[in-house]
Amino acid sequence: MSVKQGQIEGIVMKAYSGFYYVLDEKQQLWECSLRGKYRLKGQSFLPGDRVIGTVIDEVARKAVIEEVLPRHTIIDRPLVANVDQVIIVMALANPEPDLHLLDRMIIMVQSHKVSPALCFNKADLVEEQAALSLQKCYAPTGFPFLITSTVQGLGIARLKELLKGKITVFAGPSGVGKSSLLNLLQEEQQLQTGEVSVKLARGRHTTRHAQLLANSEGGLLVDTPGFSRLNLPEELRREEVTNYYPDYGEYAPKCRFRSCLHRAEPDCAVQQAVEKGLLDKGRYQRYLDILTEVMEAERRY
Ligand SMILES: Nc1nc2c(ncn2[C@@H]2O[C@H](COP(=O)(O)OP(=O)(O)OP(=O)(O)O)[C@@H](O)[C@H]2O)c(=O)[nH]1
Ligand SMILES: [Mg+2]
Ligand SMILES: [Zn+2]
Repeated sequence: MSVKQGQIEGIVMKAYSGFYYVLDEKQQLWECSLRGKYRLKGQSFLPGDRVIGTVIDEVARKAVIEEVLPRHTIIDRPLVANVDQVIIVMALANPEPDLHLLDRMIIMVQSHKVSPALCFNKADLVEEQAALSLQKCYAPTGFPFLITSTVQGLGIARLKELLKGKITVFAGPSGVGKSSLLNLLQEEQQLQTGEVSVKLARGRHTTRHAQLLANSEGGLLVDTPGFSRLNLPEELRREEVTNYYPDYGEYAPKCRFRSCLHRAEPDCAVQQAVEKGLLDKGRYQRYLDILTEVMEAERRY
């Protein structure tokens, strides 16, 4: 895409009272309004949208958006376009990791055609062994796996590496350290962080609006409020669940039945891999729980 003289191309960082703040390739921020045709259509743009605009005022960095380029992904919580990856953050302790929620999030992220990465934070609070057994559990998925501590600065360099040139959303339960991580990764805006206990007691979150924050290595980051429950994708069918388990992909073709759900079928290579300890038992149990839930939901259609 070539940008003509007097035009800018960039990414919507945030929308705020009718204006869109667009970061161009030179890392300059433009305040953009919409052409009448977009306003008439009631069309609005999302953070993450790549747009082309015409410069109105070079000095004051004002422009008007002419065109939005096709979105390659869209996620809804929060509404952000063109997300490349979601880093699912869990704390190793305080709060304890919720692996049921993690496995559901892994499904949800992939169902939006976005890549998950796993980050276990607060490594300073636990013995190394706790982190290593989680690493062993998720290694067969092939998803990037990070162990971090914002207190010790552990794993932050690897995390930065993972963010380069991508739009990354940080998601996970409240109090795991998402905003704390983001504060180490970008200087643009210090986000509010807080104690779990205080927040849970008040039943509110410290993180609200969806906006992109630029980090110095050319990554764009999105903080999100914590949550503790997540529905599975509505249209999910029983035979599709394993599509979201790359760790089962190596074994599934060796099952006796092509349609094997890896539940109680004979000669199931996934069940055998679990018995041999090649696949994690806990994650398999959670898979069965999710499968049961999907089958029960199907019955209601
Ligand atoms: N011990 C320890 N505490 C941490 C670490 N990272 C963050 N914290 C603390 O954990 C608490 C919660 O951190 P936040 O960054 O606010 O957590 P959050 O995930 O953004 O929470 P929500 O915005 O509610 O979703 C704060 O008191 C942080 O200081 C860490 O690596 N180790
Ligand atoms: Mg936060
Ligand atoms: Zn099977």
